[in-house]
Amino acid sequence: MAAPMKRMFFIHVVCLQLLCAMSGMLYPRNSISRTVFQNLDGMWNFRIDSSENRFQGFEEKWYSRPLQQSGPVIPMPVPSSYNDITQSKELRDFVGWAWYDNEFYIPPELASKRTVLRIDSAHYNTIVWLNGQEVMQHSGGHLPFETELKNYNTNGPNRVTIAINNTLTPTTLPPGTIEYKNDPLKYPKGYFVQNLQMDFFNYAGIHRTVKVYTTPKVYIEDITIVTDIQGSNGLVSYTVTPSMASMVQSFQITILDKEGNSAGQGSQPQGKITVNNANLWWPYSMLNSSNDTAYLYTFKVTLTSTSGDTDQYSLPFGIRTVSNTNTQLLINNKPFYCHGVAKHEDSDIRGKGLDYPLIAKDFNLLKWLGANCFRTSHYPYAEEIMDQADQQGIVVIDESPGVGIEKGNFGNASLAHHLQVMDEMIQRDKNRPAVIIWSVANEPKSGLPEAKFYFKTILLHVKKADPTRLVTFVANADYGEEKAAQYNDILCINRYYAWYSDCSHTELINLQLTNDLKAFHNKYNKPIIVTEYGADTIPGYHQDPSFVFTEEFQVEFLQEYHKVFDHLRKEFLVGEMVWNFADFMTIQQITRVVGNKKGLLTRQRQPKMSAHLIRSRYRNLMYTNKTYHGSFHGHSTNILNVL
Ligand code: GCB
Repeated sequence: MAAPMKRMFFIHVVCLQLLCAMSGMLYPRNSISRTVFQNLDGMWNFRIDSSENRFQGFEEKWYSRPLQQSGPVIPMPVPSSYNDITQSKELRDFVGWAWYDNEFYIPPELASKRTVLRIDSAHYNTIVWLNGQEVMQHSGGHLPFETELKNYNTNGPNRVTIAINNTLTPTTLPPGTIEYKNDPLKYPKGYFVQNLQMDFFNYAGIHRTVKVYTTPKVYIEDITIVTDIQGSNGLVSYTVTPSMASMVQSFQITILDKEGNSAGQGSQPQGKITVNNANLWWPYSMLNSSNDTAYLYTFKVTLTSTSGDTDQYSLPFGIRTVSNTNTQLLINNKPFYCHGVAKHEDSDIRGKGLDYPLIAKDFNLLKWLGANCFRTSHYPYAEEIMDQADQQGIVVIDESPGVGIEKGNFGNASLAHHLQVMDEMIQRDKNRPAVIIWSVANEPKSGLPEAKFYFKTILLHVKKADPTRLVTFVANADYGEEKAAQYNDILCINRYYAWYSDCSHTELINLQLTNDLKAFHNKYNKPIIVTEYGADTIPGYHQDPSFVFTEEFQVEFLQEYHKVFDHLRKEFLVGEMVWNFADFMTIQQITRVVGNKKGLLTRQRQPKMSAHLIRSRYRNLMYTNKTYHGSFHGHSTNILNVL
């Protein structure tokens, strides 16, 4: 790797504290008053700054003129990770600032509107210029950011320039380090590597859609909906936040059912609406012949301003509750057993780039497997994915990018940033019925004393922000060492007996896992989900008797875990999630054969033997009274119809 100066990595992190102010950031939707008039997805001009200090782009102000005037550019698709788009190893493994630009038009008739530029996600630190003027910065991938555009051209093109730095540091989320290799006999001067603390490739680029949309000047900034159930009625408590309260003349709120009929009304910015005989939002596995699974209502708000303008926004939402006892997870007061997978946003060529065919394929596969839940391991997924979960009735553990938090990542700067990320994530996903648990982190070093204050602070903060869902972090510490799990509502535990310990000895799984989970439950008296268990499996490798890395081994391994799950779900186990839905890319290392191969499916989404095992198991689980609350009697085909 080239020889940069240290300052390149940190130069903009300080000013990135001036993040775009947290506002509502409702997902851009068209309405009678709003238009998403530019979708800037497509080919952008692109170049990396591979100068020695990685700072040439700023020194030469590449943002001040079309990027192609600064040097050679290549076409780069948006949305996509840039890493796997070319044949260049330098680009695949690049660390530093990558530059994009593109042009768009704003018609003069929109000048009276509020015009917003929104980036659904870019990884990691981002700076955006419009016609050479800086308009926003954002720190962190996986979450949207936006700004109102003020000084733009209506008589010619507007150039948007975006610089993105993928460097991970001890205070980013996920954290990482830059390591300088100083032995002159082994490395050239200034040689450095980026060390990751997570087990997936640090894909970078503009990962999700870039849009320009309008709203009226006085607009609906935010909507918060919380639901409850009273007998057969749904109670919908809501708050509508206008951009300028003093300029609001009236609100009109209507809850529409699926047929578009009014199911309740309001006229205040805050209130509670009763929906009589409500259709509840149920996970699809809890379907019975009398309920409509994953039922979504529409919360339609019309704001009229004192100047006579109206703004209208329609938000889909579901009526459901989430709660727990010390042995159960309850949705709408019925026990829910989660049988699902942990996933990644990951695929060939596009890396972490949003891809509609992939989203559709993955949801079809989730239903094919009979999975009723997934975890957004290890970061918030695209809103288009979350929409499908809401619509298809698949429950989600929504996880932050807090993966790999180790000693050295528990300081105040890390904590402040982590709280900010949680706020952004809750802001984005708070109205989603599919989200039942917030996971603030994956496998932090929670056995360290400093983890206690850190996670207490974050978990209480999240619980205060959203008391309607469960909060947790996903743990892998030993129950005896664990310092922070007492602040979790539910325990999510990752285990790899017979893989990372006692490798190949599947005969030990039953004893070890049973003792371990029982000890956790005895200590904390909370329900448990096993959020990861799995074995690397090279598709096409077979050996009988089983041998590690073969398809036979993966099946045998999973089956041993299932014996324990079947026993403990009669007690306190409320879920199981295979690691992983599909194979995914990691860094190059001797323990990974072109990525992590623990998928039930290959990276190209073809099933291994284990996928058929899980498909058969999950279908059976749907028929148990832990996941299904109704009566089948002759209606079992209903379940099969939705698969
Ligand atoms: C884990 C991590 C996950 C890894 C997985 C593995 O515990 O949470 O990110 O990919 O193990 O396969 O090692």
